[in-house]
Amino acid sequence: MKITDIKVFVCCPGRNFVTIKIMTDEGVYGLGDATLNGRELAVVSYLEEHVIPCLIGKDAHQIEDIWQYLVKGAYWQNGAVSMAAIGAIDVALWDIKGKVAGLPVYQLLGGKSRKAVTVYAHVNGETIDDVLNNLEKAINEGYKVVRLQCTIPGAKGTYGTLGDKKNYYELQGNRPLPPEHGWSTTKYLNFIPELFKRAREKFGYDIELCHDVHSRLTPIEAAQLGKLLEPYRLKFIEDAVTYDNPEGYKIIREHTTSPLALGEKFNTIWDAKPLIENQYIDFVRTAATHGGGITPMKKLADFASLYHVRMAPHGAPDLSPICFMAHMHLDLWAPNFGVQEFIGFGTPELNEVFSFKAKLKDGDIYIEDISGLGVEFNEEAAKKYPYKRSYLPVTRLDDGTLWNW
Ligand code: EZ4
Ligand code: CO
Repeated sequence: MKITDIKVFVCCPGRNFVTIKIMTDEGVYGLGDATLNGRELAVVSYLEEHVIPCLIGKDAHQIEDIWQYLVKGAYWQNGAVSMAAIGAIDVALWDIKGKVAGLPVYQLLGGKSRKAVTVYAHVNGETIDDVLNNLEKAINEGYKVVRLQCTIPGAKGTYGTLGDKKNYYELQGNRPLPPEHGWSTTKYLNFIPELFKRAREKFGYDIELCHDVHSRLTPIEAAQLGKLLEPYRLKFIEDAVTYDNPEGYKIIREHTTSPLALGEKFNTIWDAKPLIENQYIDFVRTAATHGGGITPMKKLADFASLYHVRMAPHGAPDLSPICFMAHMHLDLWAPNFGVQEFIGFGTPELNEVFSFKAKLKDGDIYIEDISGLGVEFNEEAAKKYPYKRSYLPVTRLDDGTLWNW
């Protein structure tokens, strides 16, 4: 079964997505997500100039060989741009293989390890009272795991909170240059423990809670946060520190039993290797898109399972429904699945472009037994939403120093 053509689509139904469609001489096609938030067109160029010409005429069934060919064959390995491109190709090839086999992708991975995928919802607010009201709603909706984020009083923008935006999908489309946020570690560490204290006082300990630091702390500060949050028994603290210095996680580990999650920015399984083999993290958050596809995610899950590390794939709105569905199949299969990040099924605009059959019930997602990934892309609808250059914010400390957003 030969690859005859690969098309690349860029659209902005509320935010930018890069989608690929691999066509074959047997008429079966596959879809992949190549979205790299804020650097979308670099991936388009990588695909169109350097990946697609090398794949025309290749056998679409040779998923592993094509992945190795694109990773090793480029000589220049890894990197966010190249791995997002390779991730899209790989996911689309799994979609094709599932369609040809007449099986959902999870069957090709080894079958279901569970009936449904437990997700964690995002709950946020401008004040602790706001967050607690929204948490009550989430609990009543049936969520069993929830991520709490609250605006830090006096801060100029806080990650994970809405501020003046109505929803996450509005983060893009009107930001031709990166907006600037502020950050104060002191204010943050003084405030955040109170959020979790009050959540536990009001809702007890059955609801599982997480929190995303978004890489703002140094290792010893993260160790302090872990200790401060220990009484509130979080499911995990996410991205406490950037992943560039795995030894930093040793420091956090030596001081706290708060579980740690990391990896949404990993673009290779080798990024995860030292963190997993040293038992520095408890949940690995790599995404099929940014991590290079389903092929490396399967390797990552198996490797992590040897160290009791569980999968908690990234589920932000800048991953398209194609990546979301790839995660559903991985999550259903992976024996060491932990929890899936989930931000809802999207806006009417998004659902006009991407359609997929998934149902949420009591905080778990069920998918239909459809061949392949089970997602469709409406090329005509996508044309109505042209690309808009748009960026994530940048962060500066009070004195102007650039910090991690
Ligand atoms: O900020 O995906 O856990 N989720 C996150 C995300 C990231 C975005 C960046 O593109 O940290 O919201
Ligand atoms: Co995150």
